[in-house]
Amino acid sequence: MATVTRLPFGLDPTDFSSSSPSIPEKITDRRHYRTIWISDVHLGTRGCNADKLIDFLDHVDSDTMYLVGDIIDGWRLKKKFYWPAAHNDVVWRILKRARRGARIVYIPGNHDEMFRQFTGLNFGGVEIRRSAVHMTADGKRLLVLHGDEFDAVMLSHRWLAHLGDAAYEMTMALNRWVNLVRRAMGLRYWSLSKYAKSKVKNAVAFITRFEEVVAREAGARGVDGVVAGHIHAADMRAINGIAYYNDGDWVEGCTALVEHDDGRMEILHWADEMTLRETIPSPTAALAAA
Ligand SMILES: [Mn+2]
Repeated sequence: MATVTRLPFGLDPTDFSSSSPSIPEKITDRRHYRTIWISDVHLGTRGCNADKLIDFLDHVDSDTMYLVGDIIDGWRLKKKFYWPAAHNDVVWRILKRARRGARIVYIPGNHDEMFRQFTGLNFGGVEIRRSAVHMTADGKRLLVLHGDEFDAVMLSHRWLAHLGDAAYEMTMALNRWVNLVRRAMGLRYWSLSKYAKSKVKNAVAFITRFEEVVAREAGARGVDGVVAGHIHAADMRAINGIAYYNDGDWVEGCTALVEHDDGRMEILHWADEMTLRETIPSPTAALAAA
């Protein structure tokens, strides 16, 4: 194995010990979970909701945290370097958790596959693994993997990369203009949005098939359940006796999967939690208003 002196993009975990984040860390009143799973953060892209993830990381804590792939979007970074301070703040907070004693397991996905070469190594307290088996508090064995390993057996997955893109929203808005032009040219109405929606119907079928394929593989490996990411669709349900979990993403959904101290699993919808916090006045605000 070749000797690697630094991580891709010049990331050096030892740098972080002496640096401080641009957004100061809040460490009081954190909700504690046994385990947290997050994936598909896509740091290095404009789509990443780093501010919401920072808020999440400042409000929750856990004994173990799994980073289930596509944390850093190396594909896009290679094309165009985009790395705002908030994205550094996310990395800083993760490394800080490791320093405080949390077990951090990083399972690179397809967008951050350049980290797969470090499988089995430990960087700044972050264990890099290809997959993992997590034991819940109530004794269930969960296979943890990103999920792109099933792309080869899935058909028509490539367009999925564009689902939820700003480009998709643009497609919908463009429909009106396309038809104005078509009408001016004497062409009949053609529904671009209907076309797009049929693609979405395919997306639903794709997601269902992905979930079934992943659950079947987990069953074949003899575990009780599986935690995956990759498809940006948070979910938890039983599929043929296998517990299927997907922790979602931080591009659109802003979701995390958590395990309570008793082994109970839950999907947190962080954008909703932030909205709730803003709409319910704090006791001090209520006092001031009285
Ligand atoms: Mn992926």
